[in-house]
Amino acid sequence: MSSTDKAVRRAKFEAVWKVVKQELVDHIKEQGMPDDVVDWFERNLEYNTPGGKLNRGMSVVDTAEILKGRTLTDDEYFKAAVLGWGVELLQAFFLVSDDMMDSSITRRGQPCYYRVPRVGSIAINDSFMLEAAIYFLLKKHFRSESYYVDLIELFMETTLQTEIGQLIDLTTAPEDSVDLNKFSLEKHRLIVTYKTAYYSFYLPVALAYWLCGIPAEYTLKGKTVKPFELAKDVLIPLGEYFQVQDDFLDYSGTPEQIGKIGTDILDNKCSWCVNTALARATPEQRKILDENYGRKDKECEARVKALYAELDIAGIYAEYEENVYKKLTGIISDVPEGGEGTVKREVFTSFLSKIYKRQK
Ligand code: DMA
Ligand code: MG
Ligand code: MG
Ligand code: MG
Repeated sequence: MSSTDKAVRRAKFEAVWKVVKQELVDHIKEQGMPDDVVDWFERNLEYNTPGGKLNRGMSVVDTAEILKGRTLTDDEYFKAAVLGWGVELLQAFFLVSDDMMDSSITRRGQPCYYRVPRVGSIAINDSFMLEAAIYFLLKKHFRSESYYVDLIELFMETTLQTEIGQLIDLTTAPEDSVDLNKFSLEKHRLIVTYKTAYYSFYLPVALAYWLCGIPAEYTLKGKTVKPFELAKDVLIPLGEYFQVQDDFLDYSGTPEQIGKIGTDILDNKCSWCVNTALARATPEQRKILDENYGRKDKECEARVKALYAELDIAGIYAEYEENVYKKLTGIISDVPEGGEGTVKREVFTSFLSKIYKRQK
């Protein structure tokens, strides 16, 4: 896709944000809330929801289009985009709270929301309001659809999965006691599957399935296909790859490039980088990690980064990326394809091509 095509698609998706944001703001206004409260809510929505890459939200639209095999009607587009903005609101809710819990400084090239003057811990309530906005929009636009309850369940179940992931992420990274023996690549996989893969990859596709009336199961060449299970089989490993990229960029990316300042080393996180370093460290190098990882100290962080360079984490990452790309291409090529109303491989290849070798 050319960069102008991309910009046009993004602008079309953003136009729907204007509509749904106004619906949310009007809803607060209609209850007779004071102007400053209405303005606060609007700023919360605007500061935290639309400023990212919008990959997750736009994936709902893209997937629906691939499943239908044609351009969506205006009504279909609008509905897909509302669900897409639901995913972006969920992401906003997670990021506002994640940045507080991770003591992060910047996000999307601006101060993390809780660090904005006069926001502080009001960000906790504001994150809840971003979550509540999802269910307001679902009711407003999907109340009369047969799959309304399925959409609600899907958002709620995915939210719980993500929160479980955040819990393991946080309890594996205590602030006051560094114990690298607690880390492993298996632990990492568990964390990232729950904190990232379900909401970032499975959720957008499952939403598009409901919207397009993909059945719970169908028969293809004498075999039973379960599209939602199939989607998980592909998208959970894809989501794992995405979070490995996030972990690597936390270490290697510049703030200008990734829009945020990495905190994983300071925060004692069970990141892909530290696990990879642990697997290859000599006893001397291991000592450096034990003494400097998770120390909330810039010089300790610099020593860990120097060790990562010495161990060529960047080279190992490049190798990992080539291998995982091949593996995922293989998994996708095994997806059985049928005619209308069935799953298509392109749903998954489009995700893979969006994230392969990403730099932000
Ligand atoms: C991301 O974890 C997971 C959620 C649910 C936001 P992270 O803390 O690595 O994300 P980031 O690097 O964007 O702060
Ligand atoms: Mg974080
Ligand atoms: Mg986090
Ligand atoms: Mg990260």
